[in-house]
Amino acid sequence: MANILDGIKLSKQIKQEIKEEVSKFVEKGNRAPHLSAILVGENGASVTYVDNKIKDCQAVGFRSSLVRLPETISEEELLNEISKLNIDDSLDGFIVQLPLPKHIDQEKIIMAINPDKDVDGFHPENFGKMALEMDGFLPATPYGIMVMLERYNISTEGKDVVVIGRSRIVGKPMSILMSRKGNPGDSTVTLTHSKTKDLVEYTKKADIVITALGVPHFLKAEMIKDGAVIVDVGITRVDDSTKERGFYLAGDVDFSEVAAKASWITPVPGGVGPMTRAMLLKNTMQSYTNNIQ
Ligand code: BQF
Repeated sequence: MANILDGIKLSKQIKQEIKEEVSKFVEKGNRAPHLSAILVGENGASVTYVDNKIKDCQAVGFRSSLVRLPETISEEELLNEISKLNIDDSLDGFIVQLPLPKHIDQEKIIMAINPDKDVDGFHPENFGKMALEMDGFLPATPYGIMVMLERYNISTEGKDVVVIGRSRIVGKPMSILMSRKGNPGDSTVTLTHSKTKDLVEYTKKADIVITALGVPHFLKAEMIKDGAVIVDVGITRVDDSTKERGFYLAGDVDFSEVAAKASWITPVPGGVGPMTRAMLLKNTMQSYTNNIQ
């Protein structure tokens, strides 16, 4: 039976560290760090994510603010809101909660964010810095996975890593981070996707498998090597009338059978997700320390 990479426990520890750092700054007479979020529309999952991000801010002593905009807002009006936040000196960072309504060009919105306030790490300038091993904001999910591997002392040097999925927010940055110099890192990375021929040929040989696919229970025990490390980034809402919320959260991994064969595994929920939330706070803290000294 695999050991659990416990994202709830670790994220609590990291939030505690951030909280202590914040109080030191505030005791010295500095203002608190300030994160803002733009939420367009009322998509259920997005509302929950933003609510939780705001609660996280309160828990660590950050100031937070929320800009709620209607689903029908035009791209131009949204760009205008972003311009206001870009030049707001009281803000250390802000996020635009994704996904955006279909009539808005997501790429155009991300490009409009001031890279120095882009605490989601989605702007191409931050992506480029990440790829070139320069300081910048890392996207929260890949960053959370790196911190998890580091704090659990999972060895990555020279290991064969297979990433499943090439999204701009998870798969692609994850593949870059694991192939960078350093610890965690120094891995030999294969980035697989929908056009990959014979995926299992890769996953069977991998020391570490990171799945960011969004297909519930996709990764089976027969697809992995004995003792592999499994990181599950999938969080699909699956309808379930027996649950009070009407759904359950499913990962990309068939947990019970894969856990029996793996050495380490992240659960869903309670694995990568909570780390993602904690890393938004870490990026905001980084922006704050850049700003106040
Ligand atoms: C957990 C997200 C897809 C699209 C937009 C904890 C989160 C999720 C799961 C969370 C996500 C996913 C977020 C768990 C933020 C991660 O216990 O398993 C926390 O809040 N996330 C988001 O803001 O936008 C998304 C996924």
